[in-house]
Amino acid sequence: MAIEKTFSIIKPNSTLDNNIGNIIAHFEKNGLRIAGAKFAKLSKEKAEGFYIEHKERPFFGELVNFMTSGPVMLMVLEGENAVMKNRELMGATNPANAAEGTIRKLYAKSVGENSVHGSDSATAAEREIAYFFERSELTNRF
Ligand code: DAT
Ligand code: MG
Repeated sequence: MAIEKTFSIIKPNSTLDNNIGNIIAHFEKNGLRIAGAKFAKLSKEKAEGFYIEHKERPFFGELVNFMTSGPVMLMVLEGENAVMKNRELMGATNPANAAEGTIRKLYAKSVGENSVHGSDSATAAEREIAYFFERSELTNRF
């Protein structure tokens, strides 16, 4: 399996709960490394564009409000099978259904305030990385 990149966000509930370090440690202990990172507060426009695929969903307004409610940590993660690996480490969208030991089981508050975002495919990862990062902001170890 080739080394690939994926996109991750540590969401406002977890930046506010001081779990940035715990979540990054979880990735690092499980074979993913940071290939790019920035701490930011998203504008409404930026958050809406990021979640555009969900714009018809009933929770879209709530999702955008939450994602702009506090700072986020935007990250590019790199490793073997990084897209699926990250999704496994995150756990199910609703923390009530997330497996023991996953990030969402450990740190999420609810289906909305669920601690982390992770790309769900290689195609999504490519779009999401490009939405937040310039090529020059990423390392290229491989
Ligand atoms: P995921 O983040 O696991 O890829 P998703 O893409 O289906 O999940 O949804 C994006 C985000 O939208 C999710 O992380 C939290 C929010 N969300 C999803 N379903 C929701 C619901 N039923 N109520 C409130 N927020 C929801
Ligand atoms: Mg998703």
